[in-house]
Amino acid sequence: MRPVRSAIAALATAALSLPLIAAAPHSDAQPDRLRSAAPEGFFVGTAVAGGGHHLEQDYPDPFTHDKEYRRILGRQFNSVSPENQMKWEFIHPERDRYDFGAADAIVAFAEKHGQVVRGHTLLWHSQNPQWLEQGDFSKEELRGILREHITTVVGRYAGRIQQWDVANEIFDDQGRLRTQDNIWIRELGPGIVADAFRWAHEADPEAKLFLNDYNVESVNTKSNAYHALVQDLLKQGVPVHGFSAQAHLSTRYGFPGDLEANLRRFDALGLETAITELDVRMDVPEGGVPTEAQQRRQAEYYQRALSACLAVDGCDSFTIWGFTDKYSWVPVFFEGEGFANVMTDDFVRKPAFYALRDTLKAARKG
Ligand code: 9MR
Repeated sequence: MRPVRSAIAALATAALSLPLIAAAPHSDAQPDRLRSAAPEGFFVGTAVAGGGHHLEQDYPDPFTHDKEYRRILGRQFNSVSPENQMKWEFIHPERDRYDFGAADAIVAFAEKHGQVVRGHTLLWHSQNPQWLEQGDFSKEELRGILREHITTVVGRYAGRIQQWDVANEIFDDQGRLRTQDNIWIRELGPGIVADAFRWAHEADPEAKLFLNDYNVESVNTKSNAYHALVQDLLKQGVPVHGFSAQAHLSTRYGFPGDLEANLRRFDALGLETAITELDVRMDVPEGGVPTEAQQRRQAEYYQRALSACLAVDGCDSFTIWGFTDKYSWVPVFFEGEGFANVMTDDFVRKPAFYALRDTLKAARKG
């Protein structure tokens, strides 16, 4: 996407000066939606809450039980990413048993609501089932297990998944391949990454296949490692189509101002780019209610991340990691931080929501 930048900047500034609580008590009453504000061909998505940390909270499964949540999910977004429901521990709980229930329901919901789906994820060091991590498999068996998994899961949704995060978080922050904690790379060597892409491509030739990670928003050691890897994979003819930055940001740190430049250098290699898991956490203030300044700062981060993606031709997919604070992973993982999403627990829109909406609108006009 390449919008008229000055218009965006002007509108974004306007968005940031909007009154804090612009929503009526019934939060989603306004007809305007992110998905309709977005330029043609641009996908604005969210994670679909369920599994993972949600299982330890005192609420039922959000996607299947929270009507208001589902309503907003269907109205606001034209892309969805299962937050946990396609991860190994969820979808492949025993060696000879897959559990597609939750993933099937999300894909069906997406189709009903005219949404695309980002599949997440196939080769990762985390959220793998015990039977896999603790199993005593030969290298040959492990390779067979990965191949079968990819063929089965990608094959099941062939033609219905727009983008797959094939390899997730394969480098550490020093830009070293995770040769210890990633079972696949540890046991089968770095070449397994290329094989995962090949198998996924065989199973669904239409899906765009991505490398996805956090802390790769900037040009840094870790994103440099991806930049080198992509060139290497492309040279070998490996079907890698995209590079995505998760963008779990915090107002404790400055905004990664070189995000656009970083996306552009992957674009220059011929890859699609995407923002896949944006949220912007903040320190929980005394009294537990974010200040106006905190909300403005958060809105600015959301707006800048979106603008960076909109400014890069091949960045057509922009996903936030949930839309309501009610179901955020942040307070569970970061003590003293929270309020990372664009709506409150009660689905009241925050300045960050309006910043996204108005930035999309400006890009659509531009
Ligand atoms: O949001 C997910 C949460 O429900 C899980 O408990 C957690 C477990 O690792 O994973 C969260 O999602 C992660 C995503 O799959 C990959 N990038 C980082 C995300 C936040 O941890």
